[in-house]
Amino acid sequence: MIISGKELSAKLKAEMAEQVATFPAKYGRVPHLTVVLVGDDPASVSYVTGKAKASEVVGIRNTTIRRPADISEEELLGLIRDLNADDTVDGILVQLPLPGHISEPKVIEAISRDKDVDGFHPLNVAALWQKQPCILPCTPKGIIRMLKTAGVEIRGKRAVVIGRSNIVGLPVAKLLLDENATVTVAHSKTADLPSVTRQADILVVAIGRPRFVTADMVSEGAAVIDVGVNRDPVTGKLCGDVDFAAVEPKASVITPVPGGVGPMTICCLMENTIECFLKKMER
Ligand code: L34
Repeated sequence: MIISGKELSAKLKAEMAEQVATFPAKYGRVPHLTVVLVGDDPASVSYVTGKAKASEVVGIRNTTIRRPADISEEELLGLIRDLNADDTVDGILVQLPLPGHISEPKVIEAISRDKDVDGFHPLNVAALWQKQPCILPCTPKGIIRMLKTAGVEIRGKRAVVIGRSNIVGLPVAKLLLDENATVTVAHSKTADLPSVTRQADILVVAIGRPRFVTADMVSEGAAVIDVGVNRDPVTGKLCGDVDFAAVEPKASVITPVPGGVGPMTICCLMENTIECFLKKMER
């Protein structure tokens, strides 16, 4: 079975749109998400455009602020300070990666915790690892939602996550652990990776290499979640970290690229924006 993130996110966005439609009467306005895009990397432009489109579908106000790649770190931090202070802004997202001369940790830390719709702020990350109330990072949250919707039992299962980034690998491992999976975090230096991944009932791949996971690495009946968004070096088309054609026949469920985790990431961003808005309105 193929888990369509595209379909699931469309359904969830329609539900959110109904909810958001009630906000003007209740709160006098709709939630407002501000996305900051530095430079013009085509992939980032595409993702940021997707965020603006989803906002429109859900009825969230979206402001996308574009700045040139040579903006100074100081100027970017100044922009974030202004957005923090702006009472009409509920969510702030600075699209990553940033140009090399700008410190990503500094930028992430500068975003007000209350407006951190990505869930990347160190205080938010700490809250996640301490099982305190927090904003769940969008991609990991979307992955758990897809598994649950597909009826995949997580509790007691062996999960293997390939990749240990702050954005995906580490938080998704933590969320799977919280769902009572037994979790192994593997990566590019893992010795005999296929023998590790073959143990997985649930395999999450976030390594960023086209068709890295081959059929011999997957056990019969595994649930396979492909977080990769790569360009096929030969065809130039979008492809995942998993060799979909080879792995799909073995998997019990699998997510496609495109149309899998990507749309769910954006969908969860919409949820997080509503969550930040409601928290503010109820303060
Ligand atoms: N701050 N930076 C911040 N927050 C994020 O949550 C992200 N991420 C990652 C990169 N940088 C970020 C995203 O938004 C990755 N990411 C993301 C979001 C959406 C999609 C892919 C990655 C997506 O919608 N992918 C489509 C294909 C889009 C295309 O055609 O290029 C898909 O169907 O997979």
